[in-house]
Amino acid sequence: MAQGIAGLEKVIGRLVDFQIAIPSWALGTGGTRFGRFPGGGEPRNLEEKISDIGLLHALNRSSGAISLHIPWDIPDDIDQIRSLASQQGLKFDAVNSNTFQDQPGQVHSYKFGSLQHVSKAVRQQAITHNIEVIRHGIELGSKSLVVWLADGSSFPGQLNFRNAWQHTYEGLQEIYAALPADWKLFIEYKAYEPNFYSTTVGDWGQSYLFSSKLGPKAYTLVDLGHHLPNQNIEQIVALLLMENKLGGFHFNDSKYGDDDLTVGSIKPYQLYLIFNELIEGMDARGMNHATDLGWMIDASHNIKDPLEDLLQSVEAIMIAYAQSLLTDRQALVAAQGDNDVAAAQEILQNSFRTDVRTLVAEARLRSGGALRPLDLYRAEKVRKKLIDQRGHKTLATGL
Ligand code: RM4
Ligand code: MN
Ligand code: MN
Repeated sequence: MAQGIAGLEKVIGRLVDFQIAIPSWALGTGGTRFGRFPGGGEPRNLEEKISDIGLLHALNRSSGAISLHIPWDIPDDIDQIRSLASQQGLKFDAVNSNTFQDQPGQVHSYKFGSLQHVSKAVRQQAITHNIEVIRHGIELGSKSLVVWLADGSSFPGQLNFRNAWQHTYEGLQEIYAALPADWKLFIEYKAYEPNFYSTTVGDWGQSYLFSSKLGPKAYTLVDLGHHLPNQNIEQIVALLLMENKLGGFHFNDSKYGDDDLTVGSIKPYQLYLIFNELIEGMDARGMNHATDLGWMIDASHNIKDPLEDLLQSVEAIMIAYAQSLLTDRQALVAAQGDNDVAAAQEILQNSFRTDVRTLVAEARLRSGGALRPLDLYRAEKVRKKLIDQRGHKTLATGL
């Protein structure tokens, strides 16, 4: 790590620029199918969600964007919402559509899928919804749509795989056609859940097939929690980047399935290795780290204070990013060229084992954030104040 002071200044500058979007659905307490244990003071509406993210951003200066889920977060008064967000220095990142739940008053049910559905009327309803989400996004200043489909089947024989794929593709084509010129479509994949036998966009290959057939505005979105056990996610991101088909990221962590744990809480080395490939791949394409991919957290907080968890997640992301920026790439290339396996491993582990917390804190301080965001959050008794304002039994729209 022959960085020198000038090198470190560059790293700090990049840390200052790096922003991670907070999902509007992660600010309340999530549940499991067994129960939900709300912590109190949850945001009751979009305005309060924006104010919660404003709080996070004031503390760490790295959470300068919000990702909305429609219809959970339909803005009533666009101008007011836009100005609320800009007062807190927040941008609107990708908007997310929802065809995995039935909404009150909805004509057709998504019980057996949405874009894949055997009935054209159901498919049309899902397409129309996605186009409406784009419309909301345009009003807010978003530039991308995330489509995550729960579509699939739970039992063998339930679904004709090819028909499901074709229907989904036709639907995505219509959604793609409705995108403004400067927008991106992110196609997210997930191995299983809610369906347990097949998922129509179940892995990166399936997502890549859709995104490459759709055209240059379509990309794959990688959610860390959506892989089968032991999958090599760092290799997936390297190849997607190589093909210019990686569009966005959902950060979280998991021990078993998609259990949406705090980023970096279980597999921090994997997180570093993923960042290492992201930075290497982005640099190879001359991409801007801060703006050329959609960086978002996607998590559900069942037992922790969601704001504390999000502070921890952002910190873990910044640490992995900083470590990957410090990685001695020249030495790595040389070791790879010599087939020096031990040296290559040392180079990566050396970066991963470097304690970069003070570097991250320095970047945060320089941009006006707190030295230790979580400590300040606790010292200021933020959650207690939110409970005083909003009450104990509030319910956030979302998961
Ligand atoms: C899904 C997927 C989507 C998220 C929903 C709430 O598992 O990760 O990105 O929007 O959950
Ligand atoms: Mn996700
Ligand atoms: Mn998920």
